[in-house]
Amino acid sequence: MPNVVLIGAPIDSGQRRPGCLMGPAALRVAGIAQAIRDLGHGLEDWGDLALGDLAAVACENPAVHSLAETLGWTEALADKTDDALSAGSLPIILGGDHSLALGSVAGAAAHAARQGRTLFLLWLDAHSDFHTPMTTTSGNLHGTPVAYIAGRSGFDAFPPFPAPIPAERICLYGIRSVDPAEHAALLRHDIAINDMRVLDERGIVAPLREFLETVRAAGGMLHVSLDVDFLDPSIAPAVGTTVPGGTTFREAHLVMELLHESGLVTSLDLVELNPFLDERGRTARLMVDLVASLMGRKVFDRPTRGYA
Ligand code: B3U
Ligand code: MN
Ligand code: MN
Repeated sequence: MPNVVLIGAPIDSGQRRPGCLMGPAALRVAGIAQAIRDLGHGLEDWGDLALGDLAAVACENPAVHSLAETLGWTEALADKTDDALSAGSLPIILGGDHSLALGSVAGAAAHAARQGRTLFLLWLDAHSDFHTPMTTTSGNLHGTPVAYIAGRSGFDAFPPFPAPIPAERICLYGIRSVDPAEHAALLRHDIAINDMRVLDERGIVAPLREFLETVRAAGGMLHVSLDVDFLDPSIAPAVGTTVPGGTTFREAHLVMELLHESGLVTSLDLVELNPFLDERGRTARLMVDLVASLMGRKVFDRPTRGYA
């Protein structure tokens, strides 16, 4: 396993409820660095990113807010994520709302393109985040990263996405809230949509294993974007947009364990944690425990893979 680099992204501009900017601090207080070191990994904390001067930008859709700020974060994060990957490390972006993925995945895509490698995306979320700045009605840009990454138009204010990820390499997992405009657009794209209907019927394991097999067969890199609302609000209350019917504690850990076993994850976002809404830090602690599972913490360390 490569060294881990923590990149703090105190971003609130992609939505309207203040608090996500405290996410990086809460994840650090919950012990993310030590949890990763305890598993034997090297770790560097690059601290929190700062926003530079903002460009003057406008959007035709009057609903869109905080565009310049979100653009600034996008550019800063793309560079840092690319830097961490180029240093041979596994970047973990500590959010911040989900608009940070506009930048982190752009950085991973730029890196993959330079290396001649194929990048895949696993989106663990209640939402499909497939709006463009032109279709969003909330105006919250945290609902747009998957569309940017897939190369949809409507992102004129943003740098062109480097090497957009084709739909077949994108897997949405856990979704249960899709707006009409996103729905219509998703029907035109061949993105794997593992909504809760699919996961209830097939279970949490099979569709993930299938996706990981395609990543492995292609020798691909894998960016995982973990939104707190992937989890059921009863176990993860610290999020602005709770949607009932999310993954359970055990399902979420199993997903992380499968990701660890695959050995395929090359970058990770932790997003939408709003510590102001948390109950005594329980959501922050759960996110850290999930990262530990992803990085190799096991209930029982079997000498060989399998369950015999
Ligand atoms: N699709 C809605 C809601 C939403 C998307 N992502 C989150 N909420 N977290 C929107 O505003 O775009
Ligand atoms: Mn999201
Ligand atoms: Mn979400």
